[in-house]
Amino acid sequence: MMMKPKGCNFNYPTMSSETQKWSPNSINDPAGLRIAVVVARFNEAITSRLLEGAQKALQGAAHVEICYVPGAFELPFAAKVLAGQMSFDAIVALGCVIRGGTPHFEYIAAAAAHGISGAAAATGVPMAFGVLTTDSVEQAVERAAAGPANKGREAALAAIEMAALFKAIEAAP
Ligand code: INI
Repeated sequence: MMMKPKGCNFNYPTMSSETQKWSPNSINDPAGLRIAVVVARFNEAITSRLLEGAQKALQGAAHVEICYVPGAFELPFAAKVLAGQMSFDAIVALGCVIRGGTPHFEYIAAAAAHGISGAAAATGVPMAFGVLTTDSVEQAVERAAAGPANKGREAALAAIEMAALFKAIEAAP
């Protein structure tokens, strides 16, 4: 017998054969959502393509706010301030850290990853991590190319799904 969390009457994909899956369309639909996208300007040639991918996925959202920061290190601070001061349903953080580009690759990449997850935990606002951490420019170009594998698009879709999930939890009797 599959136990549902108390107070939740929605179904979400699990390993159980008793549960229904949510329609992928409803999970990917940003209608009615207010989303903020925080974009690092460092490696702008790459992050601008991540932003394009995210914007395509967010077409149809009620509101999309785009906020630029100098580099990936600054993403968590801006994300936390946005989450605390404006009513966003989710935040997408976009950046690009290339190993060859800096001797402190690990510090910047780790600060961005831990900072975003910490900001999401501290504010309760879902945040998607669309920060490339690659060994080369070529890898970054590949992951930022237009199309379904664009990592900015993937991050935006994750944000939409988490925002929809949180709304469903909040609406549950
Ligand atoms: N910021 C990035 O987003 N990507 C990088 O590859 C990078 N490199 O190579 O140094 C980078 N540095 C800047 C950093 O994010 C901060 O903006 C800077 O340290 C000021 O706090």
